[in-house]
Parts: sequence; structure tokens; C-alpha cells
Amino acid sequence: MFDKTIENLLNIKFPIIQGGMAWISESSLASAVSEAGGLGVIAAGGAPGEVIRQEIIKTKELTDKPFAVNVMLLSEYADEIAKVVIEEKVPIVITGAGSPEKYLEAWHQNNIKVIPVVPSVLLATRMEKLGVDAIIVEGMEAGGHIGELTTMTLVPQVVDAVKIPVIAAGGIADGRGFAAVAMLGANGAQIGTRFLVADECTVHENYKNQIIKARDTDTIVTGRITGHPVRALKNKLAREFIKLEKNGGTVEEIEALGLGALQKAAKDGDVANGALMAGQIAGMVRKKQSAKEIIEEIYNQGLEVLKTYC
Ligand code: TUI
Repeated sequence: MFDKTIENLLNIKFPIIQGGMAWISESSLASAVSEAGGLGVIAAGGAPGEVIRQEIIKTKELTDKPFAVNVMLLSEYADEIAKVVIEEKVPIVITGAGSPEKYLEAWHQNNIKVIPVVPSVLLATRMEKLGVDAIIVEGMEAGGHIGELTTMTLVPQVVDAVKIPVIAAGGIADGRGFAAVAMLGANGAQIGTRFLVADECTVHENYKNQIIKARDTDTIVTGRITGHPVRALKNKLAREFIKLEKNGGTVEEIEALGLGALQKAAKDGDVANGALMAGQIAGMVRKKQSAKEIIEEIYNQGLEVLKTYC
């Protein structure tokens, strides 16, 4: 169904990339996804370089297949992580929340494939001019830090605007979504929320249970006024964010409320005060499965769906 561009570029079996979820995507999930034939991703999030180095080492012990590190460019440790991925010979780097321009030359000199996540056509074309290897275009259905456009509108516009391979993200969790983005012209899909409930995902069980329980309208976007909009499940923290924003809270007050909130949810399982970042498709994620089952189910269902239209 896809044209094998991504499979050949990244040396993987299925064009399914696991979303890099800060505090969640660790060696256990990344290695399981890569072993199953997708692209496993370690999310650096806001962690220091040495913590990520250990995750990379553990991943290499668990799989000899390609995997990626997601570098969150808003992190104060981004420079450190940029060096660690070179030293540890990570084959692929995915970047989020900014432009990877200042690291691109060094990464390419070290044979690292660079794939930025972008939320608009303008950023996609800018990244192509910089010489990145592929792009992930993420619609606002996604969880975490998001842009303004939907996957449905963004993917075909980016596909028309660039020649490099395009991976779609945001709102994809089964074979129908996978087939849909293929029809929009994408060469592959990045999937986060569904992998959050994978058996190998080390996120706190309370977080997984909230995803399983979530319905279609259970996510909300907070933080628009800080310039860092974030989609998460509605809970006490989200309500506090909304109240603060309505009552004219300052950017500093709003950012202070969010500080450490993701860790609280992912590690401590605090579903009231933690940030339960998740995509709108959480309402469709109903069961916990192994990473292998998730990947094979999505791919096979995608093939079936496409066959019925051919
Ligand atoms: O990065 C993500 N999703 C994330 S990062 C994250 S950790 C976090 N925690 C608290 C506050 C903020 C972040 C949780 N989820 N997705 C990829 C993504 N990248 N979405 C949007 C963008 C993006 C935005 C602006 C990429 C580039 C960009 O460029 C701006 C510029 O001109 O440099």
C-alpha cells in the first residue's frame, strides 16, 4: 500500500513509527516496536543526556534493529542529547517543537538520518531546503505539544509542497487511519497514543487505564496563550489550566502549573494533578496489547481496507 520509501530509507519492515512520548517512550517500548518491524523511538523529552545515553545502551542490548531518539528542542538539555546521539551512533533522530538546523550538519556528518516533526507547510518546505531526510507532519489531533491544522488538511498540502518522504501523525490508531493517510499521499504513519497502552510501555498503569476509559471528547488543549499548546485528557489539572487562562493568569503562572506535570502522570500515576497527554483518538484505544500485535493488526487491517477500494 505504501511505496516502501520509508521502509528502504530507515531499513524497517513496516512504515509505522512509534511516537516519541516524553517520560513514556523508553527502551522497553522502543526495542519492542523495532523488534516487531516498526521504528521504535526513545523520547528524550526534558531528560539529561546521560539518562538518555543509558536508554540508548539498553535499547541496543534488546534489539539489533534500527531505532530513533526523539529530541525535544525546547529542552534545556537539547545540546547534550545532540552529542549523545552521535557518540552512541544512533541511526535516526526525530526532532520536535522547533527547528533542528543547528545540529543538522553534525548529525549528517555522522550518518544520522534526521526527521523533524512539523505542523505546517511553511515549516515542511523550510526543512526540505535545509536537507532533512524526511518529515513527520503532525495534525492537531495528536497528543502533547501541537500545531493548529488537522491531519486531514495538513498531509495532502505538505505532500504537494515537498519531494522528500512524508510521514503522517495525529489521529491514527488503526488500519483505517493508516490506509487513510496512505490515500492522502503519506509514505508512513507515526502513532503515539495506541502504543502508550502497549504491554512493553512502562508508563504508570493508572495513565494506561485513563486512556482505555477515555471517550472521543475527553481531550482538551491548554496553554495556547503561552505559545505552547498541549493536548491532554481532561482532569483536575486541565480544569485548573483553563481556569487560570480564563482569569488572566500570567504565562509564568501557567507554565509553573505545568512544570513536572507529565512526570507526575507518567511515573507517579497521579491522574488528577498530572498531565495525561493523549491524542483525540484515545477514545478508540480500547485494549492493552503487545507492540507486535498492535503493529501487525494496524498493518494487516490497513491492507484489507485498501484492497476493498482497489
Ligand atoms: O513535540 C511534540 N510533542 C510534544 S513535546 C512534549 S514535551 C512538552 N512538555 C510541555 C510543554 C511542551 C512540550 C509533548 N509533546 N510534537 C512535535 C511537534 N513539533 N508539534 C509541533 C511541533 C513544532 C512546532 C514548532 C515543530 C516545529 C516548530 O517550529 C517553530 C520554529 O519556527 O522553530
